[in-house]
Amino acid sequence: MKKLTIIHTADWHLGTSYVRFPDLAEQLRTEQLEMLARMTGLCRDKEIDLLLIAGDLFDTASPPPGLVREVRDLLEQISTTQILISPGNHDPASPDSPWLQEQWPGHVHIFTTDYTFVELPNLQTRVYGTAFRSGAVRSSLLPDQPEPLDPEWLNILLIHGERVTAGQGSAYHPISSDWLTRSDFDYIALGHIHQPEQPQPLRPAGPRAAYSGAPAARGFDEQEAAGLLCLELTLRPAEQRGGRPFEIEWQVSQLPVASRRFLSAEIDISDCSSQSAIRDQILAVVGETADWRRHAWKIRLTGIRQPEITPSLVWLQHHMKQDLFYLAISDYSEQAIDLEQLLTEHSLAGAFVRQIAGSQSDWRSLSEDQQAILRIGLQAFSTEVTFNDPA
Ligand SMILES: [Mn+2]
Repeated sequence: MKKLTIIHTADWHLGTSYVRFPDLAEQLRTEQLEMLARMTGLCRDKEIDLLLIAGDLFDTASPPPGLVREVRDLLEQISTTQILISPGNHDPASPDSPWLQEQWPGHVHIFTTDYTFVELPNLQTRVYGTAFRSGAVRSSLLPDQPEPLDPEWLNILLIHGERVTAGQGSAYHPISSDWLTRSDFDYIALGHIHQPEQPQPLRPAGPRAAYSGAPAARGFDEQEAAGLLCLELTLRPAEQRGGRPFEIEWQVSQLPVASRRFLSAEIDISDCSSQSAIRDQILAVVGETADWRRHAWKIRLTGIRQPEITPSLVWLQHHMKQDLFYLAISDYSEQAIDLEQLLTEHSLAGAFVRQIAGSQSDWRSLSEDQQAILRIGLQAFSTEVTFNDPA
């Protein structure tokens, strides 16, 4: 019986510019390297045999030399882990890329050519792969048909690109789903899609495939970072004549490495009668999340606000900047409407309200449509329509 432990990861985008967070960009980039150090620490502690990096490790084709050296030094320290890298569209293996320019240690195998494989006899494993060599790849980098694979080996495909169905194209290396399903790989380690997947068999007793997803979110558009995909394989000897000499037992888990999350919350401010009450309400909601101070938060104020209060986003930003790592706040709350007063008003707004509400002076007796028409209409009468969405 042989045990094999594998970490599959991709899409680190080291050196990201973080244009949406100019004040935090440098810190966030430093934290990316801390996460990478956490991963190499895990490789050491868990005695990981194989580290599969399915592309876009760097955010650009020519990352700063200092960053490349930091990455090389970290990977160098885990010489008992075999590391395989298949460059992606963000970090293609172009002639001036670090993949071809840097001296990488012997246990780091980088695919820089056409489809080929790396043989790791100690692990009874062959890893097949290829590389983006420029930022766009519009046709498949795989052989026309899946080739028969030697069943004596554990066969892995490591590749970056977009899984497509027949007839579908992509500028980010179209990988035919059908091709993958017909292949005889044991595992297909994919990179490019940042949303993590659970490895699924593509057909009964067929290859398992997954996008590992990005190890951490880099903004509010990526909220579900799961970490690293960890595969523990037990190879049990099998006595099938003419068949494979082993059977594989799979155990799959996620290893988190991110230290921060990018989270969104809606805060109903209907009951708030002051700025500090709004602030307390925000803290009450975000405070339900563990380690809430260390996360970046995107807050939307909602609800029907009381007549005496207009939320000041500047005040809230100023008074909350020490509470949270990052705060983006926008106001979607709506002004309460005093229907009784408006119905008697001799103004255009009054006439409009009488037209929509008739003689009903109780807001709650209006239909949802009437309420929406009145809200939007009265907002248009007001000159103080503000829209503030930091996205
Ligand atoms: Mn990509």
